[in-house]
Amino acid sequence: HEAIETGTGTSQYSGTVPLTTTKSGSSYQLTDGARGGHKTYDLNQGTSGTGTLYTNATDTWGGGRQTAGVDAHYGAAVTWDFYKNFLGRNGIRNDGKGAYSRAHYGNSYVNAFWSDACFCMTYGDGQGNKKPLTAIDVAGHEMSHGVTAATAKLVYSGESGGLNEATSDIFGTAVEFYANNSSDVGDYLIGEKIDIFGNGKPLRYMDKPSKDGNSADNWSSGVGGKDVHYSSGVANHFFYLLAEGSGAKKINGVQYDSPTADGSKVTGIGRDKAVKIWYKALSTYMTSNTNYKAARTATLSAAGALYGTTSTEYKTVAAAWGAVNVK
Ligand code: ASN
Ligand code: ZN
Ligand code: CA
Repeated sequence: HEAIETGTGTSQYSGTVPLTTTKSGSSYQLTDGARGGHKTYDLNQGTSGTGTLYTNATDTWGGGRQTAGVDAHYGAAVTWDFYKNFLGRNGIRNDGKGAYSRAHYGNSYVNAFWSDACFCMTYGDGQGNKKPLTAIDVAGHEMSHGVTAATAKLVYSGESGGLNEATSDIFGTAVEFYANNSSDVGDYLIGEKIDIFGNGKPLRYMDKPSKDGNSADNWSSGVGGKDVHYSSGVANHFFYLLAEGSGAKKINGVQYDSPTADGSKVTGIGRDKAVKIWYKALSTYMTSNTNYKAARTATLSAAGALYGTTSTEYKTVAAAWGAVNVK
């Protein structure tokens, strides 16, 4: 006999979190029966297969090898809820079926990834196996690669690759704001908790992507030749400008200062509308070879469909693309 239960986890990055679990016989498993049966496994430093499904004698989780599993299971649940409750999407493929997560991949592996082949997301433990890459914006980022693969199918190279990566940063960030727990109030930084460089700095910045030393702030003819995690900067910057506008702004205690390519001023339409526009563009108008110019057209179509072609939202989409040199 199996039953859906609500347990409690002590996470590494998100404080004390609720976990949806399954009681099977006398023990509990990290199987989320409320979200398509999403399971979380401990790879135990392996690099293939599924390792072992997390199980526990009680429904209180965390400590030792369980901690990364707590963050991963919670991150998948919040991401599921964000797509379902905010965007009306029922799971990664919109079919109500869960994926699965694998924690503790490899040894000191400083990355996390989505794979369409397994329909699963995987997390390394970070430098010295001390900072698992299981923070909520990373979980939202990886799971969103599954959504992109199930919708626009943006090819993972050139400008479409940058758009693919930006889509994951945009929704990973939206998931972090959606979580809105005491530890995850939301910011426009990517990976600020996982200390990937060992110096406390985030992996990426959406207000001014070039702050990472590599990413493009604005479109130029060579941008598609950059690594997809750097050409994504153009769309991340577009999204920030659309949501929050140009110039200096403090949000949840973090100071941002977003420039424009041409010195223009942009007034943001708010994050919720910007997320809805990006999602409709991704799921309705973008295709595998969409480039930056076509992304401008796709988001204008989305804004027109959602808010009308004479709306402030539509005009701001045009202004924000212009401000990152996509004309
Ligand atoms: N963490 C990286 C990402 O999701 C892995 C990769 O390079 N694909 O973008
Ligand atoms: Zn990615
Ligand atoms: Ca973040």
